[in-house]
Amino acid sequence: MTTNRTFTMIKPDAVENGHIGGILEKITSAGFKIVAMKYTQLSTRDAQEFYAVHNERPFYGELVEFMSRGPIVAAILEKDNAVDDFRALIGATNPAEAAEGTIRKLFASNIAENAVHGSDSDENAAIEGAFHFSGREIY
Ligand code: RTP
Ligand code: MG
Repeated sequence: MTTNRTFTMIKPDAVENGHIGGILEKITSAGFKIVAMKYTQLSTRDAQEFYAVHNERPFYGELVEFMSRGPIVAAILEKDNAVDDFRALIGATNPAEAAEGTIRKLFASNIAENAVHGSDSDENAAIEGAFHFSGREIY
């Protein structure tokens, strides 16, 4: 994966609340090209592995349960400066602190159920994209 890509998930809360279309509209309007996408559900083990970096945090168990409770949309996005620009588009982790117009401000429920994931580095974008997609699924 090249450094102009990031990885995202529309999380179970946003899927449950009917926000897939609204979130994809924000993403594509902001200039991100979808190069891979799937509707899927994480198993408990998948969520534990995906969020292993947080396994010492107090919210880890709650996070794993939340992320595996229903379907998600996983996608790889392409744009110049993708990682940083996407983090700006989604807004702060806590939607109460997220800027106006950001995806989390518009669609998130609270700090735990915050509608979307965005990779925090080029290295993690590549690891997370490869977690969900094979080379043949990326266009
Ligand atoms: P993400 O990885 O999902 O894009 O979110 P982030 O970088 O903004 O936040 P991070 O610190 O990486 O946390 C990962 C996810 O854990 C949940 N969380 N819950 N209950 C809590 O205090 C708490 N804090 C974080 C959120 O779902 C957060 O996005
Ligand atoms: Mg994070």
